[in-house]
Amino acid sequence: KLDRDMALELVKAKLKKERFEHTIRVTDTAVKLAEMYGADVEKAERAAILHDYAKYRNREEMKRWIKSDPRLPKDLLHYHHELWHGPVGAVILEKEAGLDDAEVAGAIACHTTGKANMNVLDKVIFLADYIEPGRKFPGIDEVRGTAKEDLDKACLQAAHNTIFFLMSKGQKVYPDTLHNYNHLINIIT
Ligand code: DGI
Ligand code: FE
Ligand code: FE
Ligand code: FE
Repeated sequence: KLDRDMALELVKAKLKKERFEHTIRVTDTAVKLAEMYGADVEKAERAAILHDYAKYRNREEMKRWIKSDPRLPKDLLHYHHELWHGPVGAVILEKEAGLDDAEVAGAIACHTTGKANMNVLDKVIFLADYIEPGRKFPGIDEVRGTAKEDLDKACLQAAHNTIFFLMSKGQKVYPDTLHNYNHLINIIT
């Protein structure tokens, strides 16, 4: 069983100093969002602590996980390796670190791209990673403002900005990134 302090020790050993500090800020942000929007605060805290666990895994190792674990979508291999650490991290945490909470694992898995029909925990982690106080994306202050009022709308703005950024760089957009955007457009009136 992976408790809070064990999770913190685990990621501290795996992450560089700046990444660990990002993780702490994501955790503070996620706890606040969870309280505001009625997500399970303990699960949000756990997912946030662990969300970037696989960030510095060897690329070839992550590729092997994607190829061998039936739960991991194979299309990831056709997209940027930056997208792999969430889904691969969720699987590795279950297999190697005793993470036994499917909701926490699910939120970790989709934290980079989002996906259609995210639950409130998924949204809290997706948004906390985007708006934590150390981030400096264009348009982020608007998203931080929206996050105080409307979780879905804030997630939509984050998805919009990310897609805009990727297109401006001529980069591919992963299908779940678009599915997240399209889903949120539909539920916001
Ligand atoms: O791990 P972090 O740096 O804390 O943040 P993250 O897991 O949200 O990863 C952010 C990066 O992922 C950022 O550079 C944008 C990129 N990203 C998000 N969606 C997509 C994407 N990159 C590509 N190529 N395609 C996507 O759909
Ligand atoms: Fe990440
Ligand atoms: Fe993110
Ligand atoms: Fe992160």
